[in-house]
Amino acid sequence: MSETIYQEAMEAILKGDADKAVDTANKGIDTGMDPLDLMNNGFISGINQVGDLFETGRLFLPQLVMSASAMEKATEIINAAIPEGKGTVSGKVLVGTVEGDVHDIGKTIVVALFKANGFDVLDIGRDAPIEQFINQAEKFGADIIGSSTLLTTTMAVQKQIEEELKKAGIREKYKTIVGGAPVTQRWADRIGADAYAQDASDGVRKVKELLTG
Ligand code: B12
Repeated sequence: MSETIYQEAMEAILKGDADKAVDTANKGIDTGMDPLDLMNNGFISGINQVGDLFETGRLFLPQLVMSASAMEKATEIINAAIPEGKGTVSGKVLVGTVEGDVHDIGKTIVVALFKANGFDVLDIGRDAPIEQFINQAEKFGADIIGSSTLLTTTMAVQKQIEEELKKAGIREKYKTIVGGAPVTQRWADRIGADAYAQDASDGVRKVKELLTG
């Protein structure tokens, strides 16, 4: 049963069929599937394939946009099915996608899972200027600043966030965590971020470590 739904989810994204993506997400949730399993094994495998096809020139921008739009609709349903919860560790986490980058599907999943684990989350959206990461973190009283980037060209902004925090003399007030498809532990180490997470569940684990460590 699960396998069929994963397959349907993947196909809906590959075809850029938003209606099918929505139906499949609802069907999965209604039949009691774990929303994150459905996301990871179905929808994300679909969008990753779309990315590969796009990279190798076998699929073009209009199709990428359609697949992305189907993915956004499915993500909304999945995220809504992840209940906000009370966790064992509490803390304030600011999350945003860096300036110049409009990819936010992964970031919204991260936000939903952080909320589900009881963290107090401020989502500053996508294409967010560095000043917003810093000013909003100050206002919100964040413990952790999380940044997302999907483009290799905007990875440098994560480094600039580290630098601007240092320049402002407030780097020690915060822990930082970085994520996004091209981001690695090596990159995190290189720019001096406190943590790297490869996906939303790993993000929860790392944030807990940062808050308790
Ligand atoms: C969907 C998509 C789009 C959509 C985005 C819609 C949206 N609302 O996000 C649209 C169509 C808008 C788009 C546009 C573009 N895209 Co695009 N896109 C993708 C695609 C296919 C999937 C991304 C995605 O949503 N993945 C699914 C999510 C769930 O995964 P994720 O983002 O990695 O997030 C997970 C983890 O990384 C982690 N995580 C992420 N962020 C964070 C943050 C924190 C704090 C933590 C803890 C964890 C964490 O947790 C998440 C959940 O598990 C990727 C290919 C790929 N495989 O990545 C290309 C890709 C990223 N795009 C690419 C390109 C080139 C573009 C465009 C430049 C295309 C163009 N010519 O216009 C534009 C860029 C516009 C811009 N300025 O930003 C390239 C980037 C190449 C590069 N080396 O930089 C890719 C890799 C495709 C490719 N293979 O060529 N794109």
